[in-house]
Parts: sequence; C-alpha cells; structure tokens
Amino acid sequence: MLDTTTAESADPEQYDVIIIGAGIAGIYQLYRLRQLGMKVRVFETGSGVGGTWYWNRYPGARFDSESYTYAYSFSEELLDDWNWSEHFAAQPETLRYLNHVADRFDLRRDIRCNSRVVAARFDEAARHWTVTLDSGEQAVTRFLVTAIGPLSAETLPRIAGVQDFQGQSFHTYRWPHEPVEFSGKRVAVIGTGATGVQVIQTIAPEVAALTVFQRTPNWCTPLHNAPITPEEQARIKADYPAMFARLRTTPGCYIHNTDPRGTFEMSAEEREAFWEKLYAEPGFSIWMANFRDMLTDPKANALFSDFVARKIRQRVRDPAVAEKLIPNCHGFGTRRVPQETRYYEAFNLPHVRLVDTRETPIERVTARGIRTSDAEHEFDIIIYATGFDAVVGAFERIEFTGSDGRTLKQKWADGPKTFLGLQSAGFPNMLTIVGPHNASTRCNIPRCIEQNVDWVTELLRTAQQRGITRFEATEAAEAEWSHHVEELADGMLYSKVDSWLTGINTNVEGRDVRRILQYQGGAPAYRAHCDAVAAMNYAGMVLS
Ligand code: NA7
Repeated sequence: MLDTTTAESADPEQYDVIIIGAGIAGIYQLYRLRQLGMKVRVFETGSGVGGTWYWNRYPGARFDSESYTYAYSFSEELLDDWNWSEHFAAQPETLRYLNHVADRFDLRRDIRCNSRVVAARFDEAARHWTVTLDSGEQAVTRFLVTAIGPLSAETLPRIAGVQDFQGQSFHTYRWPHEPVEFSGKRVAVIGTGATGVQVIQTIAPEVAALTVFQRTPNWCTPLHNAPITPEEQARIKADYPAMFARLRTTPGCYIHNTDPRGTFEMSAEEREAFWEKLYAEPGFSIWMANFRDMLTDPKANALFSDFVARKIRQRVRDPAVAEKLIPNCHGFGTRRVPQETRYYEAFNLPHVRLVDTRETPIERVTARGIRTSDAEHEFDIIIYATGFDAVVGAFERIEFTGSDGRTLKQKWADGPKTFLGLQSAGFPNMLTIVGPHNASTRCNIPRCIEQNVDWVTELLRTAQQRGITRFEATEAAEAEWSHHVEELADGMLYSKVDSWLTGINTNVEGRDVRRILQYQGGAPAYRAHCDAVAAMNYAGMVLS
C-alpha cells in the first residue's frame, strides 16, 4: 500500500487512487486496482453507475456497436453469464448490464454516487492530489485517474429564450428518469446527429406532430438491428476468444475491417454491388469495412456519398425534403455516421416536418415554442439533441490545477497537449482514460478503455512495487506525441470538416477552431506505442 499520510489536514479521507466517474472506464479501473490491494475511491456525479448509459435515457438510445463486441472482455465468467437480447442493445439493457457488473464484482462499496468532483489540485511538496466535491468535502489521493468520458459535457444551444419555454424541455443527455408522455403532443427536436436521429425515428410514430430543426444533415445508414436467436447466442459465446482476438487487429476494434481494395480498382458494376452489400449489412460495416481510400481520397469519398444520396432520394417521398436531408458540405464518414432504423421514412409521415435552419434560422425560443425567421411554431415538448463539448469539455468543467499552479484549461487553451492521451506534463500522478489524443474516441470504446485501464494499472503496479510517489510525462515526450497525433490526422478528410470530432461546437465560446482530438493511427498502433513506452521503463516519463 502506498503511503499517503502526508496530507496537510487530518480530516480528508486518504486514498491511493481516486477515480473520477463510474462509467465503463471507472468501473473497470476500480476492478483492476482492487486486485493490486490499493485503497481506491470512485466519485460519481450520477445517482447510479453506468456513465453514458446512466445519463442517455432518451427514447431510442441504443448501441451502434454489436452488443457482444462492446461488452467487457476481462472476465470469462461475466461473458458466460450475460446474454444480450439484440445485436444492438437498447440503453436500458446496457444500464442493467453495467449494474450487473458492479454487483457481480462487489464494486459498489468503493463507489460514491451523487458526488461531483469540482476541483483537484496537486500539492508538489506532499506529492498528492486534493480532490474537492460539490458538497465542499475533500479527499486526498496519491494518484488521480479521470474516467469522465468523451461525451459527458452536454451543451444546450446558444439560442435566446431557451429558459422561457413553458412546456417540457430536455437535453437528451439529461433525460428524466420518469417516462415522458408523447402521445397527442406537439414535439420539436433540435439536432440531427447520432442522438437526434435515434430520437426522431423512435418518437415519430407516437407523437401528434413532430418538427425537426436541422442545421446540418448527416449521412445516415441502416443499423439492421435484430434479436439474437438462441442459436446465434451459442455461436457468439463459443466464438468469444477468437472474436476478441480479431477485434484487437482492426483499426477501431470493431468486427468490421477496412476493405484493402481501392475504390477505382474495379468496374463500376463491381463497386456498386459491393456498396449494395454494405448497405444491407448491420452496423458500421458501411463505414469501417468500406474501401481503404474512402476516408482519405476526396474522389472516392464523393462517389460513395453519391451512392448514399441516391438511397436517401429513394426512401424519402417528397423530393424537396429528400434534398434537404442530403449533406452538401461534407462527405460520407467524415463526421460520425448516425445509424438509423426507418429514420428517412419518418419524414414520409404526414405529421412530421423538417425545418432547415440554414434557410430559416431559429431566432429564439419563446414561452410557447420556437420562432424562426419565417414562422412561429408552438410545441408541448422541446428536445435538445444538441450534443456535447466533446472530449475536452468534461476536463474543463473540473478545475484541475497542476504542479505549477496552472489549470488544465489554461494549458489546453490552444488545444490539448498530452503524452499518449493518458498524461499531461505539469499534472503529475494524473492519468486520463479516454483523454484527448487517445485512440479511444475512434474506437469501439470499451475495447480501447480496457487497453487504457490495463496500461494505467501496470503503471500503478510499477509505482507500488518500486515505491514511486511521483510520475510525470516530460515536455519533450508530450510535444512529440502531440505532433505525431496531428500529423496522423493530416491526410484524413474528417480533419477538414466541422463536427465534434474536430472539436467544433457553436454553443461553446472558443470552440470555433478545428482541433485534432483523437489519435488516428488505429487502435493496434496506439496499443503498440503504449506497450513500447511501458517496456522501456516508461520512456517519456519521469518516475521518482
Ligand atoms: P452531435 O453529433 O454533436 O449533434 C448535435 C446536433 O445538434 C447537430 O445536428 C448540430 O448541428 C445540432 N445543433 C447543435 N447546436 C445547435 C444550434 N444552436 N442550432 C441548431 N442545431 C444545433 O451530438 P449527438 O448527441 O447527436 O451525438 C454525439 C455522439 O454521441 C455521437 O457521435 C455518438 O458517438 C454518440 P450541426 O451539425 O452542428 O450543424
């Protein structure tokens, strides 16, 4: 056990490790650190575990990754005793799963819910972090692990009058725990990202009237979800070891792997037949298993974008509406591809209306609804599917103060600077699971979370064994990694497009400059970098 007795006050509880967040990352990190016999505390804002799957209770929330590829892989018993009901499970099932994990491994006794961390300050003399909760309570820890998620800082739109609306209104991330009654209601949805698409297609058949406020259309493709039959269940379980081995080899740890062929290496007929096959396949196949040049060659990308545009035109009856739903300022796959189930068909329903806010901008939210430049719309419910201050936002909502008194927000003002996306110079003894410059946000995330957590655990085991009380990335290693991450993104079409992947958020001051937030070299290469650093006695870090 590490010595944490140097706290300036006898009052705060003292830990070897504090983990912020009890989502997929925090739960697994706690499990692993328990095995080291460390004294660990997890602080969680929510009233329960589950992170993303605790908060996102909006109608239609479900996986875009195949359920069995998304679940934890660390325990054979857990894999054995859990049966997913669908290929792409819905949120309530995933939340049940994460609660099952917390119970199965008796993790709850070290997790404190309803405890939001608001600040953490490193004390250089004591070599520890003092963590402050929203209650004002403090705790002291030698090591600090953030497991705060890349999409946990939700953003309401910067539109005048949002507080004036007299009906019900919700951001999708802050969805109430009680059921929301939609039948007979006039509903507005603002936002058509992956979340908005799931909400729209789910509530459209239930509501009296639905108005979708779309600023930028996205390239949405069919999810093709289905229940898992008993035969499939048996096959999936028998294949677990081989499947997880395969997932380690693909760029994003999905079961879909890039097609090695180039778009123009075959006849138009062959190409078209391949794309038809992808369009009929479940999940991200169409994004992840497309031709190798799809996300780098503008011509290849434009040709495939045309293919998807034709599909949209076939599915939407009103040609004018179809054209509005077809993106015209970014190519397929350069933003997150929403996976849909009869999304386009929702716009064929007589009570569903599409408002293009580039043509008729929203002027303000009023007591009764939404006023655009050409009309006053009345609603009973407004749903804000307006996304997140992605990847770095959650880090800014906590005041992290490093060894020289500078905050992380100040340090990252011009974009994140990290070593491996797991450490930042000036913030010793702090590790950022799924942090910026990490491979995780381009990944079937639990796969990359397990890799991050295992790496962090090995570093903490090393610290424990050698009596190390301080570690920190060097400025040089951090500069080299940050440069490498930016270089990798250079040839990618997505890096020239506005979206949360490039850190753009019109609802947050200062988020109008594109930034590279993710490592783009693929999960296998990322893992190799991390492993090499560990094998070289944590080259790029100073351990003392
Ligand atoms: P996204 O993908 O960031 O989508 C947010 C949507 O909200 C998007 O369509 C935005 O339009 C729209 N938006 C945001 N602010 C406004 C304002 N002020 N006015 C009009 N429209 C607005 O977030 P999601 O929650 O859908 O998805 C996040 C990730 O969660 C997703 O990628 C999955 O990985 C899971 P814009 O495109 O900015 O014009």
